[in-house]
Amino acid sequence: MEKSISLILTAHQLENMRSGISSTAVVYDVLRASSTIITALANGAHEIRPVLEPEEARQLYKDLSGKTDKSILLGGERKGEAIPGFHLGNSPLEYTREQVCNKTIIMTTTNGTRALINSHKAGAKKILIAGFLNQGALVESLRQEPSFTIVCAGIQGQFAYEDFLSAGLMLHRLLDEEGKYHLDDGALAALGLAKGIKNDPTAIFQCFHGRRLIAKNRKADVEFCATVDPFPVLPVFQKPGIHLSSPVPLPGN
Ligand code: 3SL
Repeated sequence: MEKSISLILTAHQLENMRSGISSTAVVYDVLRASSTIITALANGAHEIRPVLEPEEARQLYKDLSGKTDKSILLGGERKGEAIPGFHLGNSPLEYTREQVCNKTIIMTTTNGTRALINSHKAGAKKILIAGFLNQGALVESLRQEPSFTIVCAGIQGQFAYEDFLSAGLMLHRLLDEEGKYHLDDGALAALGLAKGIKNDPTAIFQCFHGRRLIAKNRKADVEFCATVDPFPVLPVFQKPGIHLSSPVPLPGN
């Protein structure tokens, strides 16, 4: 049977869709939430708990404190900046092994965590977290999926080039046997862009969100998020938390 791939341009679009997601969702927020989640888990974080609002994150922090043997951190951003009172912002470079190993991180970001939660509400059977950082692992896993829907987080309800480009480059790598898949118009457009641009993730330096982060002295974040394949990991969101599909062994284990 022909496999099908569809693409949704923004997390907000999911809120107005009449039919939900009946297949696996592949969620992209390259700048920066999905890149940060991939990095945190690759560096040994025990679990990421995505929530919509900072207040919800603070409440969950109180509720979980003392009820788990894991240390808990609050992470995320609003307007690209760390949230007052939170331990970590939304730069993947902050989520080092020393900071996050074996910890639970409660995370809220403007678009990325919304895309994950909206995908869950839309009925996605499985939710994978995607970026340049884990492109190879993702491609291998998607070869086994009958069909999937790519959810680009976007930026404040608008189209975001970096998510669309990253999805397109992943499709380009996956579709070495093109005839097997039916692509909707969004997926077809992302693939077309990727074919035109060759495999050059640094194109995200020129997009709105890339330029915005560079203007905030976050060029290192953009460079890092544009790196292909440093982490062969596959984060999966199964409410309430995100874990690796097969955990990376910790040192000493
Ligand atoms: O919107 C989000 O989820 C963030 O990733 C945006 S930012 O890169 O932290 O500004």
